[in-house]
Amino acid sequence: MYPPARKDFVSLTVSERDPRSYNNGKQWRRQSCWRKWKQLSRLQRCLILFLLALLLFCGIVAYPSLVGHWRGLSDRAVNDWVKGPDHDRKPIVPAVIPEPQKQNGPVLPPPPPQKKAFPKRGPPALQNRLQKKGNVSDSQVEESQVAVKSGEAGEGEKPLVSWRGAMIEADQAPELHPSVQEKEPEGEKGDVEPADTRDSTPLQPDLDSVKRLEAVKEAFRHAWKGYKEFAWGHDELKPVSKSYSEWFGLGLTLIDSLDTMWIMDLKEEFEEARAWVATQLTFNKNVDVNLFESTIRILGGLLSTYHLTGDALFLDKAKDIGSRLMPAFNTPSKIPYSDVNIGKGTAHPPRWTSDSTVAEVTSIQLEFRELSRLTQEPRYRDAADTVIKLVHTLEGKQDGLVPMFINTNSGQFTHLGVYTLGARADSYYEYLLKQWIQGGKKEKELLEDYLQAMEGVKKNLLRKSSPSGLTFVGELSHGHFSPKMDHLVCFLPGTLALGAHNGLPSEHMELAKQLMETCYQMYTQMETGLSPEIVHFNMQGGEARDVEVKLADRHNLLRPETVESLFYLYRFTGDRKYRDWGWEIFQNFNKYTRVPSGGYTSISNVRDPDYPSPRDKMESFFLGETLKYLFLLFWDDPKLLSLDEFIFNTEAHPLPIWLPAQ
Ligand code: DMJ
Repeated sequence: MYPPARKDFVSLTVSERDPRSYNNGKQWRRQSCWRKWKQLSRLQRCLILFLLALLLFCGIVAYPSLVGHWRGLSDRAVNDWVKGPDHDRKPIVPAVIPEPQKQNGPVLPPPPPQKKAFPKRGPPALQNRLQKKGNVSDSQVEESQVAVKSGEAGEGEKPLVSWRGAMIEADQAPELHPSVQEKEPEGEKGDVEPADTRDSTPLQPDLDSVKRLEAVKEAFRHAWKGYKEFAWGHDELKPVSKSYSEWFGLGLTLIDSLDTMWIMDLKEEFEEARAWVATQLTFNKNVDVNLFESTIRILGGLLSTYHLTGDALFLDKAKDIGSRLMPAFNTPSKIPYSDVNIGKGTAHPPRWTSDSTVAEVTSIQLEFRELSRLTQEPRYRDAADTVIKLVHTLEGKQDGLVPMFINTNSGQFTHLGVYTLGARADSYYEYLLKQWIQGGKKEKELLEDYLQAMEGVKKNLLRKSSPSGLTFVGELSHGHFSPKMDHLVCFLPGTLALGAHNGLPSEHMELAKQLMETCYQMYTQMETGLSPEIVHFNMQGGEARDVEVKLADRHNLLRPETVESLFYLYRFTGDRKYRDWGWEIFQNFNKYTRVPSGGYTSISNVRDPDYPSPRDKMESFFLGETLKYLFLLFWDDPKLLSLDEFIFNTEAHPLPIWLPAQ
């Protein structure tokens, strides 16, 4: 038997000959209108004509602003009408991004009046809390405070003093921080681990760096102004709508920014934020948080701020959040769930799967290990180490490259055959190396896995682009190579350079330099000079440029990876081109993402310098990472957060490298 025929249409027959049928012919319409018009009185006709003229006039006047408004409406990311904090509906401010400026025109707002002397407070007390054998950083910072660069001053000029990188006149040397001025007890100094001098060699002083440092600080203040005014205590600023968004409801931007403020010596801002942490921040909330994000941003941010300041408030808060995150590890395999309810003490995977992301479960170790060291409670480190040890043994890798997902029940990789250094795998590689360094380069399996993975990258993922021959890192999917590279991969030059600095093969440094150039090109080959989220490299001849960008990939979220790597490359090579590249990128952030009323915004289109389409969101990592790395890039004295004493977590929060016997 056949099923009845489906009828999913309606048929309508219109006969022109039927006098009752609807006649919408032009001729008929014209006659009928004219008849109606004639039936009107003279006064009525005059009135209608007057109204039409008035409408025409208003239309001409309003046309330009309507066009601007419609452009705004077409941007999917900027909500044209937004709910303000008071739940009123408010229109967006049309001129949120500075007018595009001419290439040679000024790109920065007028800099604040140059302070003659650099920050009054002086360098932060950089301390390795609970390092049993004395405080490396303090002693080294102390020794390096005032170095007269006599060779730099011309005849008749006052000698210049290098002060955290700022070149200032000798008689304007700022005060030292009391904790830096204090002498360390004799006898403790001898126990300091000898530092690798390469990172302690003063880099050539750079007269531009004073101006650049001030500009980065000014950018931070501007971002903070927006956050303070419109999003205080909330997770993220929405600078365009002068509002905020919540992710975990834990003041994410504020916590992520703490150590940046300390490093930049923004004392007033830091104290206000500290007061909020002391009086308002509570983790006793019925809220689901992502284990990885809250570990790297909140736990990492609190731990590093504790190390920089020595203020026990931050350690207490770190312990609190750390212990509340522990239920995530209660899974059959000990591979943690992605989400934890920090109020209820329950954890679960995402709704649609029992998988976790590989990068997420393998990039929480630096923080949990450090928490154990500080609290002397092994449970944090044990949980995190178990994960990395299990991953070490797993099948499903290709030449050390890991898949992107791992199952919390079986403890096995899933979605096998896809390999990337980008989203969902990136910081796995970064944390292998960094844990090895954090622990004093003793944990051989970490090093083995890192070295094998870098060989895997070289063998499977490296290619050259056309026409410039840029080295890039693509992706592999079931044996098929794709020339796709996420901006996230730009952490790799910095990580490779850090490895080479720590004694790994010098060819890692060569590769780091090549990839650094590629990441820089991902910015310069765009019309705004800002990188998109994802690029595809050309590999065949005949194309004008190396980089193609798909429509959906044209956004820039103010990410840090490229400036992060520039910081490492500059520290290890002293080559000023890396600073200049960072400066260019910084200027383009100012030009295309700065919101006049305060804050910076992600944008949707790096290919359109006339209208980059603000997305109305300032990610917390812009303050936690991007501006911090830019500041450190322009800071001349490599002893500020020496890379021989500190390891930066994947959210740019510096944690101490452990001394031997710990
Ligand atoms: C940050 O949260 C971290 O750097 C993370 O490793 C990757 N994503 C963002 C920045 O892009």
